[in-house]
Amino acid sequence: MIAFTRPIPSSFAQATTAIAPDPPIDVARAGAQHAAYVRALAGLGVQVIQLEADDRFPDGCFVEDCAVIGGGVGLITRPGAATRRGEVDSVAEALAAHGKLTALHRMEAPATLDGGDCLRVGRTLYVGLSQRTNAAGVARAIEVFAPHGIRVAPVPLAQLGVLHLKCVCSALGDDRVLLAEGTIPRETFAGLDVVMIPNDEAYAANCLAHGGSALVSSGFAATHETLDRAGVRVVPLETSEIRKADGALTCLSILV
Ligand code: CIR
Repeated sequence: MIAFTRPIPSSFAQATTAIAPDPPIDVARAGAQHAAYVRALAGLGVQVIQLEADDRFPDGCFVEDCAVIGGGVGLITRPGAATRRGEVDSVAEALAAHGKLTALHRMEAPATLDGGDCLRVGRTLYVGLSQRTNAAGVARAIEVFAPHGIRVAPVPLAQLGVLHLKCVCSALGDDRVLLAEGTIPRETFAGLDVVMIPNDEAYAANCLAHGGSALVSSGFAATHETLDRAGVRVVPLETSEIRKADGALTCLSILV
């Protein structure tokens, strides 16, 4: 497994946020949290490839939004936030340079899609229809992934008021998901083992699992206990500054 990541830019305090953080983002602390994340990924046996930091894009560390991977191919997205569209070219270059994917596809206007809305579990790609991802984006995902045996399942998010699908759930392997209660219906994941966590810990539903362990935001005791009982080894990570920019753990990498 390879994780593509990009360091926190010095412009990170200007990241796009639904509500201006108070206190503001501490950029140095964010950098330290990102560095700890990279170390933790390496600790899980993941090879990390760091892209160049790019201060022109305050949200550029959230590389997940720029590409979706499945069935051996990649889809370079057209992010829903116009300010983020320039982030994708360097991500496409890095993925192409590495040569692990058999094809790298693009997406044209009016389609928009953020990788944070895409949750792949086994051969299914759940795609949240959000303020960032539209129906044309989902249609493009079907066009790209269906020929590779990946079923695309759209998940409406309009009622929920969350940024992305993976604000409330994440994969715990090829047949298991972690889901926050009172968010999207459990039946969305019919046929999968669904591990539920309390709604007041919904932020921790975004974890990064690999090989029986999971990177999980620190300070969410009920989630840590639940994962522990489910046989997942919890690696807690501080995410306070990442969270202030409306980001979480999966957002910081593209897994190939
Ligand atoms: C944004 O609003 O686009 C960024 N500030 C946060 C993106 C988080 N990405 C993700 O959840 N995949």
